[in-house]
Amino acid sequence: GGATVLIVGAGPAGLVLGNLLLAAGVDCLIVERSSRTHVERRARAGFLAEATVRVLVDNGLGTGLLARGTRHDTCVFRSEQGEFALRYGALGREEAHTVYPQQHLVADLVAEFLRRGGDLRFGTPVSEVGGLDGERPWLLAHREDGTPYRLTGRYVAGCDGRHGVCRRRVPADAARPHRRRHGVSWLALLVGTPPALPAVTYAVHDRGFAGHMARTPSVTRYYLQCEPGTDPASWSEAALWEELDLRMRAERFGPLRRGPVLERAVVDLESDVLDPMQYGRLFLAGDAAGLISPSAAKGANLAVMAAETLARGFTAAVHEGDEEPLARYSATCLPRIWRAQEFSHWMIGLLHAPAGDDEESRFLRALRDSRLENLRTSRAHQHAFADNYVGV
Ligand code: RFL
Repeated sequence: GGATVLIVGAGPAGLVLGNLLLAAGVDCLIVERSSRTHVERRARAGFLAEATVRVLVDNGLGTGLLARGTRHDTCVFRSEQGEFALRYGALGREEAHTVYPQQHLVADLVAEFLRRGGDLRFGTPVSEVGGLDGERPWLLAHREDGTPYRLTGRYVAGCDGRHGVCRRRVPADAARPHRRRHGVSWLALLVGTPPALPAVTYAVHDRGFAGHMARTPSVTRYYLQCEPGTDPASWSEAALWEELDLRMRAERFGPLRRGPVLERAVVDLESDVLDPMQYGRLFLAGDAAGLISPSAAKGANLAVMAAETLARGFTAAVHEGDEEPLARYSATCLPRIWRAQEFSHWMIGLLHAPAGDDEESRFLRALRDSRLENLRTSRAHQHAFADNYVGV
């Protein structure tokens, strides 16, 4: 069996690509390792930029996010010096975020793909990808009982996330990885309470960064910088709240809403770009092509934008015999990716500095404080911040 485009992975990248291909009349199928329930419950990102929302809405994929998403246009910074709000929706290009949990978006995209008659196989891990430098690339997929079977196509779209198989099949001399590990880790918490604060709030503290982000009317995300290698289970709930109160300066700015910690995970801040994002008949999109630190909430947005570019490329190749847009796929995506990387890297330096009492740590803390002060006081800087914060 097979299809013209074989898509590995039903995350935002694979599902947007699949939906756009079906709409364009390009034959495709999606194979996904996990169950439908699992992918529809996997809570991750929540902040969608206007460009992302436009791609989704223009392609008939925005009904859920328009009905249930909420508009966010302000972020707040807290530090020893006090608190200030940036109304980024009224700065720069005057764009806002739509907050819509990634798992809800994924559920909408799955439903729409199936409604359009798409072939989506859950519980189907891919163990091998091959024939990428020939005309008939293939996948080795596995049925639920483990039986392997081969799928053949004209193109493979590797949308299988950061630990997928597709990227590993790009020969080392065909693409160059660019990587930075930031030596910073965040404990990412989902808490079963309504947001305590009206805006995204970033707290800069010498004990480490803490953050608050809305998700739904009953769920809030908190981030707490922790030592790399921390076991997420090692914090008691009481200790988590005490540390959040301290770093968010609850005594000074008002209490947080305590509630059950529904999920906890440690995220190591890591940046990674593969150039090019393609090899022969294999095209990588989303986390499979690179990672971005969550400091500026760009990952899911970049995945959607890459999927849209890739869908155009496949459509031109299949319907018009024009391979040019596909050949340029990587070159089209990379400037956008690098711009997001540069901004999220800058944000890491805005939100973190080492705690030590050595001269370099002191230097980096002073830089961090000056960067924050510059953002607080310079209107020009605020406009540029807004363009980058919501832009992709
Ligand atoms: P995904 O969503 O990881 O989907 C990949 C899919 O591929 C499947 N898969 C396979 N299927 C078959 N065979 C195999 N061998 C396979 N290997 C893997 C997987 O099961 C999965 O379903 O990748 P995609 O589509 O590229 O989407 C990327 C986004 O999910 C990711 O960038 C964001 O979630 C990152 N991210 C955030 N991004 C934002 O824009 N804003 C945020 O606020 C934000 N917060 C976050 C985040 C990521 C987090 N993680 C990963 C822990 C918060 C967290 C905590």
